[in-house]
Amino acid sequence: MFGITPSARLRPSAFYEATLAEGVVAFTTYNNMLMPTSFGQPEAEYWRLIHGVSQWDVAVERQVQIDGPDAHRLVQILCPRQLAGCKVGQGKYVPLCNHAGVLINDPIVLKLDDDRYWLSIADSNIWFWARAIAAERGLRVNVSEPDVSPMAVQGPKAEDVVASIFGDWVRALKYFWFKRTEIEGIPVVLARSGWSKQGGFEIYLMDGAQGSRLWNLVREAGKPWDIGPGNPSFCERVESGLVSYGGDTDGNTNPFEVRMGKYVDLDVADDVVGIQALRRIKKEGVQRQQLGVLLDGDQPVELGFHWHPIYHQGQRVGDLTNCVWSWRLKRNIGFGLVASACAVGDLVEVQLAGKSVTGTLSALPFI
Ligand code: THG
Repeated sequence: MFGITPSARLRPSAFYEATLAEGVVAFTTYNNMLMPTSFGQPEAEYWRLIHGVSQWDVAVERQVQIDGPDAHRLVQILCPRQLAGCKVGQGKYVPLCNHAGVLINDPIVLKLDDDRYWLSIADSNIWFWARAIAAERGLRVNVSEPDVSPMAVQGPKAEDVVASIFGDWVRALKYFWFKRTEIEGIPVVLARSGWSKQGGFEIYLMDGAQGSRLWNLVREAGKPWDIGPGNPSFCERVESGLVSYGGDTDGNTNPFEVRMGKYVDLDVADDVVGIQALRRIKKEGVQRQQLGVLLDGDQPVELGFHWHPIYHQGQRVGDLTNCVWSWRLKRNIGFGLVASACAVGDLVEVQLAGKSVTGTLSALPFI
């Protein structure tokens, strides 16, 4: 379609050269970086994730490191989820909110030491946020970005590939737990995590100069399982009900609206940013909810840049926030951010670029 003009504002990933060598054909921007979104064979890349193993450059999931004597205090003040029980070596998924209870990011919080954490962030600037809150509360912390670049290995064969590299101990690693280790002298953090529901690991490279070496090492180790390049799969994540911060949320979305209420602990201390607003929202009632939308028709439609209005019995009830052709369900599916009065089974109409498509509200995840 068009090219990308290089700029010092757009940071290439540590795996940039490696993904070029793999034949990347499209990127998106995320956290002021470029993330591969296609290697030219979308359906083959999808089935590789579902049945095999796929290797992803997800270095755009940048780390906000918080360390120092008040590191734990600051991280808890930023997170409306109870972190008191979080152990060194454990990760937690957290909906970060502003003072109004609006979702501003959904990082994985990794506890590296009693006084050192990483927030592995989605697409919004949390360095500014963490520094501002730390300064306002007078906390003794450093907020920085370490030299860390995550690579994901996802799919049902990912465990075999990762075990062949690191050893069988990885099979016992629990979800979101991680361990510092190394491979041929390259320092990494190995975590069981990743933005798919097909299982897998993330290898957080801790030396950006070793990106191509690490990529090729995993590529070689994966050959017996037919590993290949991929990226966070739009189709699989919609089928699996994974939320994309900024894609499925707007400047007014709270965690309860997008099925993240289970990651909010309303009884954290009163000084946690946003907790008072979240308690009030919960008490007064949540206005919107996220449901699936099964669209009628057998031709792929995709939304592109916009949300699309959803109507029920002639009334506007919300928006379709994503839409994709599901290769497993063989129809178009998406997420609706719709009024709380809507229910699974409701018939809806979606206004797609001038034409109206009928559909049905459904539960999430689809699969
Ligand atoms: N990897 C890393 N950092 C990230 C992401 C990632 N930061 C931003 C973004 N992705 C965070 N988003 C998610 C969203 C969901 C999950 C992981 C990252 C996830 N959720 C499971 C679920 O919803 O079923 C389990 C969550 C739980 O129950 O605790 O895995 O991909 N490094």
